[in-house]
Amino acid sequence: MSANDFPFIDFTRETYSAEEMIERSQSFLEWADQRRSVRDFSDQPVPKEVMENILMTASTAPSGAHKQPWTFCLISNSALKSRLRALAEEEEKKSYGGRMSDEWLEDLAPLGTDWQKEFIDIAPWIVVVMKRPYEMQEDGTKRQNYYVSESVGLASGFLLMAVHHAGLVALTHTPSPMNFIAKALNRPENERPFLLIPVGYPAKDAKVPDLNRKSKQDVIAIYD
Ligand code: IYR
Repeated sequence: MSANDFPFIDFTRETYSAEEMIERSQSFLEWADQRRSVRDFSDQPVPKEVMENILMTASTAPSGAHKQPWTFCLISNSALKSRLRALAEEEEKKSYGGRMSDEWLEDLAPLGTDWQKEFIDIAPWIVVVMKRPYEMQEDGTKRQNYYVSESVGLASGFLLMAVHHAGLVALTHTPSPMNFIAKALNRPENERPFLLIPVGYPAKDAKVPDLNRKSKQDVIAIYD
């Protein structure tokens, strides 16, 4: 058992029989497999409390040295969404119009993406996930965070599953470069935009590409 100068508390949790675990893990897989990245959003409002619960779920993710090196900007203001859309489209026009390689564009073709990002206006909420490479201390010196991208990636995964659990949909959007976002949101200098994630209900006529996920054989290498 760990023994040092810092307090530790007892930890237990409910556990399951092998049969129960198989059943639970199987049904969780089937449920998780229903999640899709959706680009066609409804403008139907979603309560702020739902979004706050989703973001606090994201914030339960593990992080390097428990630094929790993230901030979630939660945006519903229409003028701000329009500004973000305009700025994102400005960059994406350049990306799709020459910055991305032919190979990249070919790989994206099945997803049906282009430079237009109307979902930023339409979705009721935009979450901008910010990573924090360091913290500013009161005396003005910097204190490092650790495994920042890994930590914020984990939190973003938790966020997407919490969205799915609430019966909503999301899109992990990566306008590139993303520096314009930190400026538009007036974020402190220790924050860098990581992902822009619209969240809401799918549009009534929403469509998603007909994609297959890799098989067990393709993604798992077993050493037993
Ligand atoms: N960032 C662009 C392009 C894009 C890149 C990848 I890799 C995707 O999986 C999807 C899109 C955009 O968001 O359109």
